[in-house]
Amino acid sequence: EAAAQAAAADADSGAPTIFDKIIAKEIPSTIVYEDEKVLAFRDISPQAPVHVLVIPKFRDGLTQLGKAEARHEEILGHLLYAAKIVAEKEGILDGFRVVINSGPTACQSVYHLHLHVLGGRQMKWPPG
Ligand code: DGP
Repeated sequence: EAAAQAAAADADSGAPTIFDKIIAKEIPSTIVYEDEKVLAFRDISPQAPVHVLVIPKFRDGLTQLGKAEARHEEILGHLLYAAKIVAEKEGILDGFRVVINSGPTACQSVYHLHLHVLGGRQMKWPPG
């Protein structure tokens, strides 16, 4: 259990992530939507015909949803509304899924909060 906790601590070290480079456009990405607060770009490993990540441009401690605090309410709402705009732009408003993996047990791999917007095929439930 101690080893698992150490691994979890490492996973969310607060260090910069690859998404900082995507925001800075030092690493190319296919941007679907952008405003002053959020960036939406295609996932490098798509799990559905449409798979877009929506992230805050300023992480402000939001390495994962599990670290959210009251001051994050506005950006959290903004991210969710941006997910709807992405779904509309991608033509999947009739049915889409928004996923947030928070923490190692949920298989979060990048510690900069992100919403997965998935669609373009019949989704299944429950997820794995
Ligand atoms: P999660 O497992 O919830 O932390 O999802 C992280 C996602 O980030 C994963 O689906 C793959 C994606 N990803 C990782 N590195 C890159 C990258 O350099 N570019 C893009 N477009 N997506 C990335």
